[in-house]
Amino acid sequence: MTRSRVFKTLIALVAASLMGLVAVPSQATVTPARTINESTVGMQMFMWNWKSLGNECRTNLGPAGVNWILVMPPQDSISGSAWWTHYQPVSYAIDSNLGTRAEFAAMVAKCNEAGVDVIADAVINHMAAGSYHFPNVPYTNTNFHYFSPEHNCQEDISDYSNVTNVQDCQLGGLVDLATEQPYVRGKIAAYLNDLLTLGVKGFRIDAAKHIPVVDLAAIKSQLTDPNVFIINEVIGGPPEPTTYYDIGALFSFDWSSAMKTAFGSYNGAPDLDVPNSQYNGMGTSNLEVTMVNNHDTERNGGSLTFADGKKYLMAMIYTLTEPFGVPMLYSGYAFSDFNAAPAYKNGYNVCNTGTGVKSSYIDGYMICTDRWTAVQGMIRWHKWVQGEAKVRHYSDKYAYAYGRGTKGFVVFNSASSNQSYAVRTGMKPGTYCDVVSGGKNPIKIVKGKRTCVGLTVTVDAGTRLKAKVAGMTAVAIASYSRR
Ligand code: ARE
Ligand code: CA
Repeated sequence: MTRSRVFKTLIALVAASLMGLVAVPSQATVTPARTINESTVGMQMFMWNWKSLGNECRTNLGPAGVNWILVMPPQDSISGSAWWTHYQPVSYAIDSNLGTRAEFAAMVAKCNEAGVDVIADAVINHMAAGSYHFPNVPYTNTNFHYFSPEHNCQEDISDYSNVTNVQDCQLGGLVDLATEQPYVRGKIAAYLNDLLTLGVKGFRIDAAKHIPVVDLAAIKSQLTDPNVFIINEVIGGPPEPTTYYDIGALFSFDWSSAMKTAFGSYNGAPDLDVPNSQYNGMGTSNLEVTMVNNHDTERNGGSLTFADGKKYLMAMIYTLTEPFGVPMLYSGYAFSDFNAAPAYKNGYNVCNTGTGVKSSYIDGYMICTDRWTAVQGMIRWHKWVQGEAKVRHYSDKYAYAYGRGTKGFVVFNSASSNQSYAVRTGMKPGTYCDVVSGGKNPIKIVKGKRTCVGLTVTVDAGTRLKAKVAGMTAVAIASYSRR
């Protein structure tokens, strides 16, 4: 090549790489994450195995408009029948009773094809209890705080007010990795990069509270995708949870408890004034993942759960109507035993039947909230009103109602019985179809006439929404649901 040709090629390469056309050599080729923010909807898919999840992405999650899912830790773990075995890694091989590496890769590909990004749960604070030798990583004694000369701790965490104790000691016997060591950081980064090559777009950092931010920053700096979306699990402090914003988002446990306060009992909706007073102390909107529950809180009383029926659905609907936060819904399974894993049929998860709240569910069968009419309806509503400010119009003993600009309006009735409302809105007068009872396509054509799938709601000439709202139920309308 002549000098000028080399130069031209270089210019072209630089231009191409700036435009994202050329993968940087010596790094794995990964597709950057679509942005995860307030306009997206996530769902935690607790204990869904890979082959079931790939199908669910194609048939329900993608069509329902779920943008991203949080999946179980995919690495090899201790054996046993309890769900929590997956939180005790024995190596970073992507292989567990949720599926093989090939099955995991196929799931990610299927989900991506359906428009659903995959966030993997990364258990990197510790390894399985009872051993300090993990030959398949390999890790040995000196890679753990138990034996580490500088961060030595040979006990379980006993003082949650002491950061050193929280970060260097063992979480309930789980052997604590010396994440300050370059070797350990390198092993963790290699594992996360391996997941990125399979199409994963981000991570939940399990027990992030127990890993110093500097250690996580050093690990993150070694990742091949700088746009990776990270959600840190930090339940209260110290350390101060918001210091983890340097790494990524946080799960909002405050949100879960606020939802329990507001909807955990009848007539509670006005309690929403508490989270609504500037979302007081709730953090930065696009860095807080607002969830009604996760797998821990549904087992420890920290939130509403599937067993709360209509109250649980109200909280989900509410979470999807608020401008604050990055909403994450949840799909787990009915259980009565803390340890129980779901029931699988021919190797697949099984959904409880139906498209909404039921008075009882079969133990071990999944609560497939992504298939629920109300959830699908509200996911569409959530996206439709993006960018529109919350305009609070009304609150009384049982009701809480507000608009999002002129694009949508919602009424929550937390009474145990029907209530009739006439609430002033910002909506254009007309007849509307409720999207809570009508789902994502609330209008259907019957004999050439536009008809509501669910409830019909009117907005009168004075912009008052008139509806009879059933007990512990919400009604939501949008400009697209005007009949
Ligand atoms: C299992 C057994 C234990 C046994 C252990 C080791 O149940 O009896 O000691 O194994 O043999 C999950 C289960 C655990 C399970 C573990 C490992 O929930 O029961 O232990 O897997 O198999 C703190 C942490 C937070 C953590 C919660 C549970 O800060 O990070 O405790 N949450 C994550 C996951 C869990 C998972 C793990 C971490 C471990 O979401 O599902 O455990 O990988 C206050 C404090 C919080 C504290 C909270 C609860 O709010 O501020 O920091 O959370 O109390 O204790
Ligand atoms: Ca630690």
